[in-house]
Amino acid sequence: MQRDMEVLLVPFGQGAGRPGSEWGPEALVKAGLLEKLEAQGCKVNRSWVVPPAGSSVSLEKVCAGEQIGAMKHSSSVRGMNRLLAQQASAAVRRGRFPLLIGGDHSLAMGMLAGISEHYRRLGVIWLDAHADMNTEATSPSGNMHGIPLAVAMHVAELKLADIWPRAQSIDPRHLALVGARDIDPGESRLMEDLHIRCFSPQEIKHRGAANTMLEALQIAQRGTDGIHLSFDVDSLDPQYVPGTGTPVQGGLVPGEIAAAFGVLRRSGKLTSMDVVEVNPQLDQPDGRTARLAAGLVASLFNR
Ligand code: HAR
Ligand code: MN
Ligand code: MN
Ligand code: MN
Repeated sequence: MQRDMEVLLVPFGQGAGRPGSEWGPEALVKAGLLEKLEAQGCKVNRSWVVPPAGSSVSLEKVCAGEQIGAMKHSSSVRGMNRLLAQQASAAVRRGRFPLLIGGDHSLAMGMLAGISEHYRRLGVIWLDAHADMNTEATSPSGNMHGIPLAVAMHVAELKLADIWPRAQSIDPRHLALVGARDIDPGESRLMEDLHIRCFSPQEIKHRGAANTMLEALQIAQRGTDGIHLSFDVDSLDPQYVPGTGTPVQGGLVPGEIAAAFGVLRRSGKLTSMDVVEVNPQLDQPDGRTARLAAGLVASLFNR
């Protein structure tokens, strides 16, 4: 793995259905994530990605644009993702490994938009309790963190190219879902139509997390020029991550994520990553969600 990193801290949570994930970056920094990375010999360049001065009152104002369907906060989500795409693209151009610290999962759109300018055939491993591929038409909630993969595959109204003009869509053949167990009807139709491979927690527990991740890695690696890992902490079982906005029972245990990350670490193939959906306002007072997430993320970059 490239150890010269661009850590993009994005305190933004308007894509989620409840407030609090905008405090995720602060919680992960407090949990020592950046120090852990540095202690392992990574070069950590950090930048906070926030709207320009004067725009803090209302993102909607500076990021003016049409609302898309009934999606909530869609213009501010798009505006924030534009800023992020610019930073992610610049990081790759400088030869650095872009690491997003969110924030809600709608921010994956900006990451994929900016990164795909350079990695034109990007493989994606999506570690999540959810499939995150509703469209504006199928979203049951109107929350933008439920649609980033549909946007990335260019099957939603909103396209990556609307966020970043030089973006390239993600080919569903290069996408693997890991840990999904809460899938909406529109999402499962799309997964069938596009033949998207999904490894359920049941399958992971049966086959072992390392074996499963090896196969997910093959999917993301075959015919691609880079691999993006999107780590939604709600892939873990809620008993380990109380601090997340849309918990779903029957998730992965920390040891399974650690084993899966071991496979990715040893492969050396990742070219970018997100960690999203840490919500400190919902966490236990001891901050266990951020601490667990920080330890797992850091383990990926250990020598
Ligand atoms: N599928 C539901 C929806 O579209 C819930 C999505 C929840 N998403 C996240 N990210 N927390 O995975 O609203
Ligand atoms: Mn709101
Ligand atoms: Mn998600
Ligand atoms: Mn999720």
